[in-house]
Amino acid sequence: WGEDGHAIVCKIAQSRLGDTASEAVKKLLPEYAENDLASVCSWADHVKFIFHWSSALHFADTPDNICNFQYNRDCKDQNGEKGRCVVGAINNYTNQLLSYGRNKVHSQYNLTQALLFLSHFMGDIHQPLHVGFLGDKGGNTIDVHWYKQKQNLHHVWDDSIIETAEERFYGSEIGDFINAIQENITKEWDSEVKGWETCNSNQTTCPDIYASESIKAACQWAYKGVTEGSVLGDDYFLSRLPTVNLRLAQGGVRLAATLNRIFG
Ligand code: DCM
Ligand code: DCM
Ligand code: DCM
Ligand code: ZN
Ligand code: ZN
Repeated sequence: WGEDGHAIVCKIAQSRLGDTASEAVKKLLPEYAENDLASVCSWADHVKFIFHWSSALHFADTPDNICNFQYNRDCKDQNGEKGRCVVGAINNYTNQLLSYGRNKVHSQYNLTQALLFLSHFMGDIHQPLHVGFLGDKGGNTIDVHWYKQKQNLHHVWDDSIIETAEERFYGSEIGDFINAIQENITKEWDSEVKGWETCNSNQTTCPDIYASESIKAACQWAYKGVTEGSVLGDDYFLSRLPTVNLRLAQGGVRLAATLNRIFG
């Protein structure tokens, strides 16, 4: 996601934290964030160029036209190094933060960075095209038109759908868009939220599931009907917006559930 998508995920998440997780997040956030997780939710994008090793951790790729995710097959970087993808990163930073849960005083890790990475990657893993096909780099090499504007398909899902929704339906106010998603969470999705939060057995987080859902949504909604040069307008926007809303909601709910399990 772009800046807004990540801010939405983090706003939803922070509003769902219990007392212990809320206190831990407050302690770990850098001073300048003023206890607002959303304000630093894109930090991981800003440090891609100084922490070059981190740029592979924002996504995973499946083989072309394969609509399922397999950790052993798909979670590696361009050099084939195992675990270096968004799924491995979520597991890694969750494990680092568990050391805070065990001992609040000492950790061998920078847990502020761990919190900011985890919060960002939990958003990215829910963007369908962040678990897309290898050959088109998750839609980055597919050029389309977003209405009259030249764009690539990846960027349409990171930013354009969200920005167009904010402009058209929410008076360009991100807060009003967040409120609408929050209302969906408590009303139409209420009976599903428990299922989103739950992981198998006693896992703290379950990114394999989130990645599997993303590649399925990428096939069913993002790539579907799109080829090089496609013009994407109202038909595409209005039929895909519900999926964007759902994935932002799930990202926020699951970031909160994961942080509540880490610190709870
Ligand atoms: N892992 C995962 N999904 C799998 C297999 C492994 O998320 N299907 C995670 C668990 C560990 C990390 O990858 O955090 C390293 O796994 P391994 O011990 O198999 O190298
Ligand atoms: N940080 C940042 N921008 C700043 C200051 C810090 O992105 N202007 C990041 C770097 C650290 C984290 O926030 O990983 C905590 O910062 P600090 O070292 O200032 O506590
Ligand atoms: N990206 C992706 N899958 C890839 C390559 C990149 O999802 N195989 C994402 C990461 C960024 C965006 O696409 O959100 C642009 O990537 P970059 O800046 O590396 O070109
Ligand atoms: Zn992206
Ligand atoms: Zn990212």
